[in-house]
Amino acid sequence: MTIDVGVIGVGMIGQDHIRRLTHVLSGVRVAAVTDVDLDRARTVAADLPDSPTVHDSGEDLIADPRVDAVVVTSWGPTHEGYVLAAIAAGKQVFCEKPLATTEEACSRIVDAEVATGRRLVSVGFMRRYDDQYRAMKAVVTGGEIGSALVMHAAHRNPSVPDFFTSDMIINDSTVHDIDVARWMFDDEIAAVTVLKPRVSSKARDGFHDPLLVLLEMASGVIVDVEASVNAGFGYDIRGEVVCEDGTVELSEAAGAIVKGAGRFGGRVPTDWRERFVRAFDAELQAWIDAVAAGGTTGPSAWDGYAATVACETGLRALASGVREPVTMRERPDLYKES
Ligand code: NAD
Ligand code: ISE
Repeated sequence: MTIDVGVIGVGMIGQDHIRRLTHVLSGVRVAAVTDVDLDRARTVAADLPDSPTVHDSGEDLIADPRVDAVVVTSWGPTHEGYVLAAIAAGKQVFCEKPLATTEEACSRIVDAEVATGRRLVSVGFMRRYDDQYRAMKAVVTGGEIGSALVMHAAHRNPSVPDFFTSDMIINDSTVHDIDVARWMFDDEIAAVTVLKPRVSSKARDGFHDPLLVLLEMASGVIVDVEASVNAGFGYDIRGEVVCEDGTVELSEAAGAIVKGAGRFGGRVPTDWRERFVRAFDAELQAWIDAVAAGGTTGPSAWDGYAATVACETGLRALASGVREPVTMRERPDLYKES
């Protein structure tokens, strides 16, 4: 069985997902694309083997009866409308993070999905599919080194595009660490505090870069995330969980460590595409397989909602300078297992 997918937004990650859907994954074909930049959509479509239809709008693409399932890779503030339209059409939708940029928008998506009585939404928190994070979670949940106490994390971007704002350090970058924290400890975030270290001389005007984001889990575990967007030297993702009887940490992403002339070293990934290439492949293959089987898999609309609420709380904590409690709606029954 081949799933015909329509992709909305063919920028950086849209094109990367189209490449894997077309050349890497199985059981899927890119049948339609669209973008507000229609020239870009036409250029991308022209390079694809199955001559996908170029739709004038995301709404037209979702309504196309030849499109079995939808991938949303447009800018965050546009996600809500497309996800709601896909739910209304009864089509499975994979939405890149964030699910939506406000708590209210995420809540509307949750309400719409709950009203259908089945899961139709999957959110692109691909770290859950990364081999290293999965190995770390297996150790943490296996209990072999005791109960978790603290997690140290770092999310260092080499640089970011001009449209990137200071708030996005939290709601575009740290949102991944927020999802990892919820997933790693099967727990919700109870409070967020944001500390502002000395500002990097490379930071743009108005940017607090780096930030130290402290996530207090309901269990009492504390996750500290050092987040920066001007690291310069490469894309560096770190994680270490400290437990009562030991620690578990992510290894270096470089495939090989080279020793010579009294030194050792390896490659630092250029960006998220390189660091998480296999996680993205695994995430989308799992989604395609689930869609072919008549359902979905992966992080849910509830996970998207919870991450956005934690991000909004983080932005409040950045502004207030004090610990801010996280307040969430009750988790609907549809998501009790997610
Ligand atoms: P981008 O700017 O490179 O691409 C976005 C594309 O969407 C552009 O081509 C733009 O013209 C198009 N677009 C904007 N509004 C649209 C609309 N209303 N309808 C249709 N198309 C529209 O951005 P990007 O880096 O590819 O990011 C896209 C999304 O993917 C963001 O939500 C971002 O947070 C997410 N993302 C996730 C990861 C990850 O690691 N999971 C990595 C990068 C980006
Ligand atoms: C980007 O949008 C991503 O999602 C990457 O995974 C993240 O590392 C980066 O900071 C974001 O800008």
